[in-house]
Amino acid sequence: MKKSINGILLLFLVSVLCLTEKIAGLTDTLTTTQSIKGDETIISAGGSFVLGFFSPSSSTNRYVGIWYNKIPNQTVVWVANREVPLISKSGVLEVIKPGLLVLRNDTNNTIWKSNSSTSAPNPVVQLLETGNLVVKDANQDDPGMFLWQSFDYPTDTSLPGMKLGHNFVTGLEVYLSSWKSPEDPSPGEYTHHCDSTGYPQNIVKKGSILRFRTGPWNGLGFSGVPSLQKNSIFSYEVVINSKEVYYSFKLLSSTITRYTLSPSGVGQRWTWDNQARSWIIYLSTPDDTCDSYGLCGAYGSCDTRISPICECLDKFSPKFPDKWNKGNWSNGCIRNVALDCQSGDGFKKYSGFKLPDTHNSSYNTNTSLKECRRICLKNCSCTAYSTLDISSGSGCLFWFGDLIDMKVISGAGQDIHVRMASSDSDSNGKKGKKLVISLALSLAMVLLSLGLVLLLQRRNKKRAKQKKEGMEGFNLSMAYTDERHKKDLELPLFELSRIIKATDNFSFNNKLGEGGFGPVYKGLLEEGQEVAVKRLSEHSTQGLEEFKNEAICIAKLQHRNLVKLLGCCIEGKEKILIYEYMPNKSLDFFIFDQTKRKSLDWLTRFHIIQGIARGLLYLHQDSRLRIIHRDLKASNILLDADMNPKISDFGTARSFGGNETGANTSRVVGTHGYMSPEYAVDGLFSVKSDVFSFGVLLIEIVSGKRNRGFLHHGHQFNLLGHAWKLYKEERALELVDLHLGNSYNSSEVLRSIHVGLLCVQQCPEDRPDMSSVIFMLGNEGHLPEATQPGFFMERNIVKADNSSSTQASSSKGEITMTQLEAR
Ligand code: ACK
Repeated sequence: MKKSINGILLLFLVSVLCLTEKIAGLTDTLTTTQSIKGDETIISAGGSFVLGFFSPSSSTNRYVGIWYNKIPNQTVVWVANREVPLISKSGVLEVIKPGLLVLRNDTNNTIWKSNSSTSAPNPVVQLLETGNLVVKDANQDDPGMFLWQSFDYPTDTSLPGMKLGHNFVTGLEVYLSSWKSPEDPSPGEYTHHCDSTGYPQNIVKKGSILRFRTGPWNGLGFSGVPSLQKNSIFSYEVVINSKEVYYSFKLLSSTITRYTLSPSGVGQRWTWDNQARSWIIYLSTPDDTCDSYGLCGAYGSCDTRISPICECLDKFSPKFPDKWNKGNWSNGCIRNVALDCQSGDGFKKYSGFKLPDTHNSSYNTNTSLKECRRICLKNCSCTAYSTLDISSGSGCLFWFGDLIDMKVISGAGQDIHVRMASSDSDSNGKKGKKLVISLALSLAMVLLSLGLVLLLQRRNKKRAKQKKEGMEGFNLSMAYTDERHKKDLELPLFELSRIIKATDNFSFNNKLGEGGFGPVYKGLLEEGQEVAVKRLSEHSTQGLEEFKNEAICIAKLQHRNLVKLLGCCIEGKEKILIYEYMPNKSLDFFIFDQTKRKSLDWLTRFHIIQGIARGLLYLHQDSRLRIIHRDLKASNILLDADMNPKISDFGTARSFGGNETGANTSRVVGTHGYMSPEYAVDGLFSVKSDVFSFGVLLIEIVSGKRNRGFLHHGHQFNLLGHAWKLYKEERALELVDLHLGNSYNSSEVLRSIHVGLLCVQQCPEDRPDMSSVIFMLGNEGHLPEATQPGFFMERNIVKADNSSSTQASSSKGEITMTQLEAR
């Protein structure tokens, strides 16, 4: 009896040990006797990736996922049960015979499993150093023999070595699908495919609607994304044969890089900056309005540098001129002269383009361009041809049907030969070339003089029209006060009717709020683009100045941390600026809101701080003008769908040339709580007064509290004073927003507070410039001691309020001074 009890006990112990063997991140493999649960993880052999359970920020749902092991801020690259979250902490992940990876919930029900159809005698699951999770036989390392791999079922991230495309033998398509939102990894609206109908190209779809194409592979890169080519970090591999079509990228250095499809359909290529300890987006697609699929319709070409951005290809005209002229380009263009294949067509070469949609195309390799022409000409349905591989100059790509989604790519576009009626083709051009040259020479002189006369007449007419429309004094090009920059703005003009339609006649329902010089509305352009529309209030003379200033300042600036001005509309009394729409509104909407700010984890806050710093550095140093913003504050930082910050509202900005770094004004504009003492009191503004405002903003982002109006029962300081007090007492971490809990990197937070305090020092000379700020935020190293901040007591500000402020507007509890006589 005793013997048998001992035997049972032994058996029990052995089975307990076997069944619940703990995995603590020391191994990269799970066998059928092991499992992971709770906080247990497995780590790839070289320590790059972790597999375990996680919850996205501000969600309590639990998922099994893979993330980077050596990157402090959890960056998830793959999710197993993305559609079926665990709602308690009790999930178990294990591999079972004959070769399935299964995830069970607390009631032991399988909520997710790998879908391998083959089996192995001794199945194990292993997390490879590439981030690929594989189910295989314990003794088999040949990738061709894997039973299942996560690289075949990606979520929103493509890692080096992952093949996106089609395997025609197995029928498997590997594609990315976006998360629904940063908190919800279930499949969102967007998918990224390597589309193999026709010659392969990468596409992004929203549901079943094509939104963006990279264009076809041309041997060097994708035709529509010329900046994405083999570089020192990675190279591309594109495989197109009868068994499979895929592309993948291969790492050439130790840089950590990934490609993601965001919940709003933006493709982003990231690298990890080890010094700055943050992810850097080095390429985003779509890149501009012209990347919006088929915007200009068939035989239309898109160019963001011209207005309107759509044009018909030469020898083509709008199909519906009325609609076209109203900015509805989707019906595209038609030939001026119809084709006549039987009597003989020709070709016309168009240069400098992103090649059109290859959905309806075919190709061959090793053929010369001359041969391509011959083949295309023979087939009456062939509408165009081009060189397949521009690196070797060989092969042909043939199009059938209409040519759609062409974009001008200056400097890096490709040639395409389009089938034309013989009278419109290049060969016709050649025959008549000699005649044309001699005619042209004699005509040139006549035309030149005629042109001059016309130019003068047009200018006079334009001036007269502006005068009639009450625009006297508002010629944007004339609005440059600085002679050095006196040239045309080249800002696309929108017709008022288009804006009225987009905003539903400036309907109250579409109103986003009140900006510096008038109301801001959300609009939806006919082609589907969301925009923000800033309308200058009638009778506002102050506003007119700010409107002009804003248009001039940002029309020529482009940086990923500045809000993008898409165009303007000046018709009759209406003066309107049109911007890209920022779905996450402004930063103050998030950081000062009790519930909203919970969704801002430290990683996002630090990303926002760094983005603002980069945008400001661009304004101060890297843009073609030196610009001092003068009203940097939380409500002037807008957030895009991926929480990238964009500095906005340049109504009060001032630009400088050469070595000028600031000026003195008797018209102080800015917002209490953000203005530096020398500016608010003496009207002295410089890059260092912007640095002061940045410091205030940084401390607000860390603490989730407004500087102005901050109250503490223990003292009379404002937020800056409070931060400085805590810093002096080495208690700076007490400043941190309680909503962050313990989920932050304390050395990063302490460094940020320290840098913020250096920026708000009383004396402008002591404050760092923005390049030092960026360096200090991103690098560990000694920081100088911060001295007393300027305006660190609420009453300092009250004193400024008592000066002769002549106009003030209040929104969101802020007082924006629009005029204050400095002493
Ligand atoms: O904080 P908000 O919601 O974001 O309220 C203000 C309001 O208009 C007045 O400035 C919002 N706003 C301004 N520009 C944009 C934009 N480009 N996209 C979205 N919202 C914007 C701002």
